[in-house]
Amino acid sequence: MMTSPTRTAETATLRFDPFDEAVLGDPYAHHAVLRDTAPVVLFEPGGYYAMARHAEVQAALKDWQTFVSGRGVGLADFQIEQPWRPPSLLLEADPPLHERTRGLMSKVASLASLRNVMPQWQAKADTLADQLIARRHIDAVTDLGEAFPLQVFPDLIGLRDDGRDNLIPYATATFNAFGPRNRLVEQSLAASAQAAVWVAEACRRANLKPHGWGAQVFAAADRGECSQDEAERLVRSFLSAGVDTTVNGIGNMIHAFATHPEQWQLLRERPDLAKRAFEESLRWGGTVQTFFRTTGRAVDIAGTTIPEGAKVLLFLAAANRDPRKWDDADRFDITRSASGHVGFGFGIHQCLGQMVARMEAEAVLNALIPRVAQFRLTGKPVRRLNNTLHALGALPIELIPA
Ligand code: OVM
Repeated sequence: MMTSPTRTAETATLRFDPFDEAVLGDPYAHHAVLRDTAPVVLFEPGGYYAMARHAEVQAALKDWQTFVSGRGVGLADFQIEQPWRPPSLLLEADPPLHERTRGLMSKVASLASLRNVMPQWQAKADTLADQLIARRHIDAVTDLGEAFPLQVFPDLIGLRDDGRDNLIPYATATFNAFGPRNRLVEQSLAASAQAAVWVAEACRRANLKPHGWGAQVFAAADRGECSQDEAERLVRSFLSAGVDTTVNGIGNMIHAFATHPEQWQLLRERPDLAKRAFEESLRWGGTVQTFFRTTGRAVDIAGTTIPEGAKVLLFLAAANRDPRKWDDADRFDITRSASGHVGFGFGIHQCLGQMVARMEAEAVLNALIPRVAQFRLTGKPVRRLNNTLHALGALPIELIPA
């Protein structure tokens, strides 16, 4: 599967499939090769380029004029191939369209409206933590990582109450679909056919509750900032991007603490480090591993020319552990400043919902810090393979009460 890198005159080439299931199961084992081979590599036979060093990844994310999103941020080039669903008006859009949609969505997803809900979120996290402690043996993926976001996020958007269990299968398929058409894509698209129908319905104005972020997108449409059809598709962005990301962000964070008990002990002694701890867990165990861009023009990167119309795979998670950027990059250390990590991306497309993710994680940490002395792994963590997400299928732990 993995062979040693070969160098042609101008382009370093790697001959393994980064979406192979063995690679997805242990992505961090492959990052050093990606980073060390060259600043830019060409994957054969995939036919796409890749970057994995922090400097180049960040520069590419910043240069949206060259590394465009409108041709899709998965392997499929929307200029050539039919997208599996109508493109996102945010993620898969470039300026000037992106400026308009991002502007209106940023106003909806405001820090002020999140601050309003934080006390309720904290109360819910506290109650959930009490219940989990009482059970003692839990699966941190379903019982916490999935349970908490599903208790708060759909209500934030104002989603209908029935059918919310469609959200995770839909998001799973969405994130798989950024990869090549492998078994993971075929399976999750087949498994989410009904979920896609439910999501389309759930995004309609008539099905959104009056005060949520969904309704506020339609209020922006009423002010002429977008059309009603665009509003539906923008609400779809919340549902696509807001669930499986935070589910696995919380899961990966608990996994990091379960495997680094001394870091949990440190956090209990210094709960003021909670914000830092979440950022560090994103840097160290990144939820979103990769995104593609497409070159809108030929571009020279450190002596390698990437032609126009090429797909370029950006390894966010490898950049986040690049020793050129971080001291002791593989070490999970909640005292370090992880600022500059690209776990939320960088530049004009940087995660719109990052404050949602932070507030969810903070509520969870604030609830667990006083209650849990230790997370004891009671079985092997199980990965849930996904073409984009570093996801967990199961994380069996015993919560040792404080
Ligand atoms: C969207 C979308 C979908 C998946 C991820 C994402 C990370 C956005 O539909 O806009 O951002």
